[in-house]
Amino acid sequence: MNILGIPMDLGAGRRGVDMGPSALRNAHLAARLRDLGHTVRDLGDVDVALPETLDKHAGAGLVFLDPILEACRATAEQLAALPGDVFPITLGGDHSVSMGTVTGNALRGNPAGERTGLIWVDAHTDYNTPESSPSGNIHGMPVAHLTGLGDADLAGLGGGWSLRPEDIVMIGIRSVDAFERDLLREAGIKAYTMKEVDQLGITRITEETLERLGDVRRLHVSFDADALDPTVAPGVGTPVPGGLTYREGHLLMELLCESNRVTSLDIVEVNPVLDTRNQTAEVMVGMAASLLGQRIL
Ligand code: Z70
Ligand code: MN
Ligand code: MN
Ligand code: MN
Repeated sequence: MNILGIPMDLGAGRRGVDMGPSALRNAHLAARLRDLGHTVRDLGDVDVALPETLDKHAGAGLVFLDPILEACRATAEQLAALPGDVFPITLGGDHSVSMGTVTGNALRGNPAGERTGLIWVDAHTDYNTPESSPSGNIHGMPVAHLTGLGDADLAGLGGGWSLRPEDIVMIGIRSVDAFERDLLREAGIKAYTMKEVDQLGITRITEETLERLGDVRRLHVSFDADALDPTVAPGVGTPVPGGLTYREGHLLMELLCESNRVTSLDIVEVNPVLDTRNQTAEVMVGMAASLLGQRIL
């Protein structure tokens, strides 16, 4: 198991998620995983430019485009160079880091070009393009770029590889922008909203998700802390009421663990500046532990 931090808040509207990797390490991520019997190696952090050293509008209308592109490229290269049988855990950082993590994990130890599935656990669908985005913040755009839409450089991170929309399932959704909704529909991306979490329950949703991705051998879970209810995870930049409960989050991770099919994980959008005594990082470390084998009995 390899841990890699990407201390970046350039894609978010508020400062502070760059401290996420540190907060998660402080919440004893590595020790929790070692207690589960895993061999854990911490690879440190990817180099990310500091916003104070940069011109916000240097990149074609997108906020901090160039330094985000650079950090995502470095992330993807570092992950792609790891052996196919390691399980990388990447720590954000704002959610724009996932353009690098998903790309790197899709290419890692994959000479046959097997498909990668993406389970996106988030309050948001992050499917804006530069044109549809109301904010210009790149953390609202990673999934669109992973499927090849939007800015050519961001969409080209995989050098010809991109994610198939039918290999994406989103869970926990409750905040979607107007034009973003149209793009999701056009792409045909499956998204379970909180309404469906209420109606169907996490068990059925997880079963359907695994069934839908049934012939995809590599599954990446990207867990945005704001998928959880803000009472459980207050340390996030964009808290949206009505999120996953503590148990729904754990049950989702426990069922994905039982499937034995997940091959990599992101934990993103933890903002210690807005948190209460590192509660959000501690909760997210618990989620990772449930995905990676923690059992109640
Ligand atoms: C909005 C946008 C977003 C996370 C906020 C918000 C996107 N849809 N993503 N927090 N993690 O600006 O595109
Ligand atoms: Mn997100
Ligand atoms: Mn979000
Ligand atoms: Mn956010």
